Amino acid sequence: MIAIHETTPFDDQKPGTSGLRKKVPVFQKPRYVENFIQSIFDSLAGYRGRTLVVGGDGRFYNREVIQIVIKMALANGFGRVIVGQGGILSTPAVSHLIRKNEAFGGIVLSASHNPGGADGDFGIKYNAGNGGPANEKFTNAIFERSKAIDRYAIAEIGDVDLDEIGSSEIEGMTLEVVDPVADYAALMETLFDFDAIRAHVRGGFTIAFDAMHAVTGPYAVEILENRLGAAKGTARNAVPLPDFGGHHPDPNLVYAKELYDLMMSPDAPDFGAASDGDGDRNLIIGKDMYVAPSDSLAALAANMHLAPGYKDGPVGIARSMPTSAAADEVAKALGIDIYETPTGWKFFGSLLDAGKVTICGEESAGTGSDHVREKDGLWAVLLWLNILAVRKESVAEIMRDHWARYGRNYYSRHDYEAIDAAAANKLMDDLRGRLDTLSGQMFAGLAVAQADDFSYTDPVDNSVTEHQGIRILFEGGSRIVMRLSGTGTEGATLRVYIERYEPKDGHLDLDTQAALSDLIEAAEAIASIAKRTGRNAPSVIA
Ligand code: VG1
Ligand code: CO
Repeated sequence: MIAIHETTPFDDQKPGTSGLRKKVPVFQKPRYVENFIQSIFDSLAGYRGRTLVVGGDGRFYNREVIQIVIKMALANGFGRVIVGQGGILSTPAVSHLIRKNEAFGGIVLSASHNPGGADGDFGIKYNAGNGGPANEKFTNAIFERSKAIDRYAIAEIGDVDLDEIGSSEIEGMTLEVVDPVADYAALMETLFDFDAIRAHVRGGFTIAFDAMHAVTGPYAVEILENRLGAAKGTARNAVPLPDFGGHHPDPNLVYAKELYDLMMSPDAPDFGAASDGDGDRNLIIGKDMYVAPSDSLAALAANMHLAPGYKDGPVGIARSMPTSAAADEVAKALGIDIYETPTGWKFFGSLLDAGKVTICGEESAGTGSDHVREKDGLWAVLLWLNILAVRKESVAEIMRDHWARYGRNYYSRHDYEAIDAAAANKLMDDLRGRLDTLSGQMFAGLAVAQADDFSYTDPVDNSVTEHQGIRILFEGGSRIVMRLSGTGTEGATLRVYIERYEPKDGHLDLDTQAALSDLIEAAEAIASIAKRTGRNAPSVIA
């Protein structure tokens, strides 16, 4: 039985950097989820009879929302829904299932690296038929629709069984409950030399992978332990919990500190890695060597030809604007194009679809390739493992060798989380108002060469996206970028990105914060962050 219910709009259903993210109690408001899902379906055309992939990272409210999505997909005329067993699918696994099954699209239920639980965050994101996050044009259409919506359709049936793998018919729609890991693991086997990695592990190479009580646990157990032969317990915190054990499932130096401390200790394994809530991010730490995500992108691009799936090397590289220019040096050396996009994976889709780039990355610990249309945490881990198994060097040796060839982009991001939104907006607006006057001025002994507000024209579809971050470029090539987060759910988060290039014959082994100290001072001098935010120090330094 299909019911049409009347509804009234909510005014806050505007998707951010990566879908709609709100506190769980907001999503629990009557009709809130239904309105947003119906707004997505209303913004699509031509999906009748087609397939929708649905899955989430297992956080609190995942199962309830999956039931709603399935019942609404049925009522709105989808022909088939593919859902991960228990409602679980990592974000890259959703992307792969959409592509493999030629689905019309998919819905990812996740707030990624944001904390979970009854008072934590929840999120909903639509991915298109290419497997990638919907582009800006589409997310704007969803928002417009959400402001006018007056009814939604839902099948009035009992909850469907999400726990038994198999296919069933429900009122004319096929429901397929699939193993969340199997297809993804099979894809990884086509890209990487599992035999070489297995042999390396057998030879004594040790790994610690922190799944942070989030979605990658089952994937890491199957791939690292069962298929690659790493010791039991290699995957830590490997059971997904609805509240992620009360932690932020954000693989950075603050929230993955335990792993960091282990990797800096005398008992460190050879390789440490972590992923986030929905499995699309990766943190890489070698024994005594933290690899900044921007550096990881560059090192992977430079070495990816060592993996069978990428034996010709990348055709092009894309990075988000705030990501360091380390990858640019690699692109230069390889004689391939480098693209600089706004923050968020949705901007890489058109470049990947057009075959312009093979690998993409963001400073926020996201790396991925043209195998799917999302960033992919375990993929990056496996590419690292493949490279290490072939080169038979340590992570530290590979990074030192990299800097000696290309120079080093010292890089750090300072986050001021959950600050007052009005103060944050004013800080950005005032800075924007002063952009024209900054060039030529000195701050902390550094001269500004140029300042602008990043605007991006997509080279494939020519769409323009403005106000994507304020860039302050200094004489000599250093830079500071400031932007406000589009994924937070509390107040505003100011991100300050700081970068300095050191040529290959320079000082390559400095402490990062020390190497950037004059730029950090300049950021404060330019934007008066402490005074305006009331914070004397960032909440996260990555
Ligand atoms: C952050 C990161 C961005 C990433 C986005 C989604 O966005 O900076 O690089 O693409 O999160 O990642 P923002 O707007 O808060 O800076 V995930 O793993 O949360 O889907
Ligand atoms: Co994520």
